[in-house]
Amino acid sequence: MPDELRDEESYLAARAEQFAARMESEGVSRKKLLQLVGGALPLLVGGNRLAAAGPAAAQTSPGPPIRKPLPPEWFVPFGTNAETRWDSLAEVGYEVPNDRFFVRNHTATPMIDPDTWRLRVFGGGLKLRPGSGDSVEFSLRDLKRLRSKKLTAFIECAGNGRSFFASQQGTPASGTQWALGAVGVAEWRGVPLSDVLDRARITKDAVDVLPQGLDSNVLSGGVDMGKVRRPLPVAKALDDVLLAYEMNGAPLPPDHGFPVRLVVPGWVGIASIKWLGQIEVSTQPLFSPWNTTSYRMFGPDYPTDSPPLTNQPVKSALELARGAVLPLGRRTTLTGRAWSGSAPIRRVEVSTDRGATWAEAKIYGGNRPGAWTRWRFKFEPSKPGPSEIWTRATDEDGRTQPPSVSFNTFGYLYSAVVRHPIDVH
Ligand SMILES: Nc1nc2c(c(=O)[nH]1)N[C@H]1C(S)=C(S)[C@@H](COP(=O)(O)O)O[C@H]1N2
Ligand SMILES: [Mo]
Repeated sequence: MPDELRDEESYLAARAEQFAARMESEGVSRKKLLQLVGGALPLLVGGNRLAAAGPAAAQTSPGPPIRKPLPPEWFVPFGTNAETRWDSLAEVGYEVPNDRFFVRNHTATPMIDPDTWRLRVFGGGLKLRPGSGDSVEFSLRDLKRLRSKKLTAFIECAGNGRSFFASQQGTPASGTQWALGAVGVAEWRGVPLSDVLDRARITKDAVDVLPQGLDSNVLSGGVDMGKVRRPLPVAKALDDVLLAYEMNGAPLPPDHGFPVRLVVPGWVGIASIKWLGQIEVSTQPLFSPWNTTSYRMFGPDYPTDSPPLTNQPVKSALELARGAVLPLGRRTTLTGRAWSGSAPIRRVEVSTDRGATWAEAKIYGGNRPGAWTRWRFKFEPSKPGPSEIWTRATDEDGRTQPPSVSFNTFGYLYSAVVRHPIDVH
């Protein structure tokens, strides 16, 4: 485990211990303390011993930040994150298999006991039955008893493609230097969030919900940001959001949110909270670092009050290693995928002469909004040496990939045409 992480854990554990000890000296038992603060004092729940006293114990004990194997032919590792290599998708079908799916962890994958796990729904936007306490709890069995739904959707990090701000536009953006592999499509199965909120008796006055993960608190520059959580407007929450407990027909793997995660179709990945522990339902707008100081556009070309990010823009990628060697004078079939957070894909174009001319690729297979479509393109390289392949997708709403995009500090939503280097000989 990297030292930063170990430090983070011991720091959190120490802080939580200190706090619990102080409260105990004031006559508040640990159990009572946890009931009192619930999720409102996120610092506490990050501490190992306190968390263990809670109903949904998340073991943040020593372990690698990512649990699944990360073979180099499938992944590019980035500390607590791992990018899927696009060339490894050439061999696979519409969905990305769970063992190849990219991972984006703010801290580390927690190991959660599904038998003691509970989803706690609470807040002023619920009309709780008299005498039933201040929240509604669902066990995994409760959720599995509800009508389940399948949803094929991508999860894509807002920062997917960030490295191209540096390599194509000369303005490096801070954050994980992903190429295009921080995206994957899976078939999710679970319960519509709207059904769960209905059962929790959400009221017409509710405006925001705040799903929160059970992973360790996030420390940023020495500041404790609490648990990963990001408000979601009720309109989206009641529309097409899924509480997923299955991914491609298997229980969610630990790295992807076991036992239950949110899947928020079309939106930036941060909305799809993993290791879901609680959801606050509020009649007031809610805020967290993930919709205020990050996951919004900052930079010279953006207003200071630009809104929290929602839908992903349109993108395309080749199922080919960067710098791949293509045989001279021999016909090759280039394959790839294209996606948009808002609409199906209308067209994919390919340029093999650095944008001078474009030709249309053949789209095949599924093509749904919030997922992707696959495409192929026949190409016979006729000039030896280094070259580039450019791809450009357009969605049914007419959104397309521009030659460049305005810089933003955190390098979100890089949707410009990506220049894919090849070598012909
Ligand atoms: N609890 C929790 N949820 C989370 C995160 C996290 O660190 N903790 N990362 C988010 C981000 S930034 C992304 S891009 C997606 C990644 O999902 P994946 O790891 O299953 O690919 O999960 C989101 N949900
Ligand atoms: Mo992300």
